[in-house]
Amino acid sequence: SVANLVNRFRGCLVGGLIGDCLGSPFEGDNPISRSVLYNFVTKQLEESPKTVQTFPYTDDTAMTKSICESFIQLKQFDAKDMAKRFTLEYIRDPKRGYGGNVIDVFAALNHTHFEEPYSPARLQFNGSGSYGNGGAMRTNPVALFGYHLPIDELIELSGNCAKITHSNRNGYNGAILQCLAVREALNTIPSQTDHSFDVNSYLNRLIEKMQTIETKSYEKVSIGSKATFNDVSETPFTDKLNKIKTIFESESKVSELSGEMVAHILGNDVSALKSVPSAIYSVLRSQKAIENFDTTNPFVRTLYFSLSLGGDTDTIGSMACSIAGALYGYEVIPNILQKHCEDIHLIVKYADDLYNNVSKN
Ligand code: F2R
Ligand code: MG
Ligand code: MG
Ligand code: MG
Repeated sequence: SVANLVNRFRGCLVGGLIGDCLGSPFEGDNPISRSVLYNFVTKQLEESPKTVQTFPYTDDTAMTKSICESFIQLKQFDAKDMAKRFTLEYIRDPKRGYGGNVIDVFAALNHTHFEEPYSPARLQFNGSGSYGNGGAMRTNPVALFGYHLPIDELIELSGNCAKITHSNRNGYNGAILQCLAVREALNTIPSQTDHSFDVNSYLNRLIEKMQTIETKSYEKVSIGSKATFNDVSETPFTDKLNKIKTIFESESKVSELSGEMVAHILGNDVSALKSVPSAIYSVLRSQKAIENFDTTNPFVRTLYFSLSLGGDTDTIGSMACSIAGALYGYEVIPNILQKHCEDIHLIVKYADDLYNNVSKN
């Protein structure tokens, strides 16, 4: 078993909250101004500020909270309960920056009394389903609740939690990849002295799993409709992960890429395909110094680099920082960053509740 697992659970959910709260002021900035980002992050890290500004969380955390609450209260997965919590939370507090189309799923779920929790999502975008990153942005608690599950069951669970709103294979496979990235992070032990770990073997484990998952889901989706998929890769996430490997290999010979360049290569938008791999890259990049931002803290490096991609900063920041928190642990996260976040104490409590649930069995 992994030492300090409770700190990794906390690190995961707290990291996700910090990335959302501190990333959301820049959502849509493409590119993000380097000086604005530098001044912002520097200010939030100030040790004894006169006043601590609290940043509100967005839909990413609102939906993450609903997943936590469903698992904590029911101690099992119930798609209907989860669909109901997403919807009632949206109705209670709609101005959290939800995706433009997912709100139609909530309306249809409510209208049909959650009887068929997967049906409304299947009708989105003329039946092709959403490929947005809304399934991936909220999947962190699934990796925690499912910590002891065999890998195939965790894959199925994270896919099902995503399919309540995201039925496109790139939507739910993105959620599965983010969930696996957290799972692998929880099980990776970085060096106590310099936080280093084997980046290549971490990537290889993700590549191996995604290759199988994507090949399987391609076969399933493409039955009878091969023509529709002729022009796209069967394994788009696997391809992106291999691209990350290539970037790392070239960076070991020449200099590191800028956030803008990485956004250009891996993406920085609201689709899962153009955000989940970017978040994973940002975590792996935290092993190296960040140009023009002097810190040795790998969590702060992850935050800084993930926001420097611009675009969907709250979501890429949240996904990256939750993986980093699961990997490096809660103790690495500066306390002052936590103080800037709405509902930080509740998120810590949810992490502890999910830990207590898995430590019992
Ligand atoms: N909604 C936002 N941000 C918009 C505001 C940004 C900023 N304030 C600005 O000024 O620019 N953020 C939140 O949405 C993302 C998660 O979205 P989710 O839950 O996946 O929603 P949805 O509606 O299903 O998908 C989002 C958009 O993706 C496009 N799309 C998805 N599937 C498609 C398909 N099959 N065909 C065509 N387009 C598809 C659509 O444009 C959807 O509206 C997170 O960033 C969260 O923070
Ligand atoms: Mg958001
Ligand atoms: Mg919106
Ligand atoms: Mg976003």
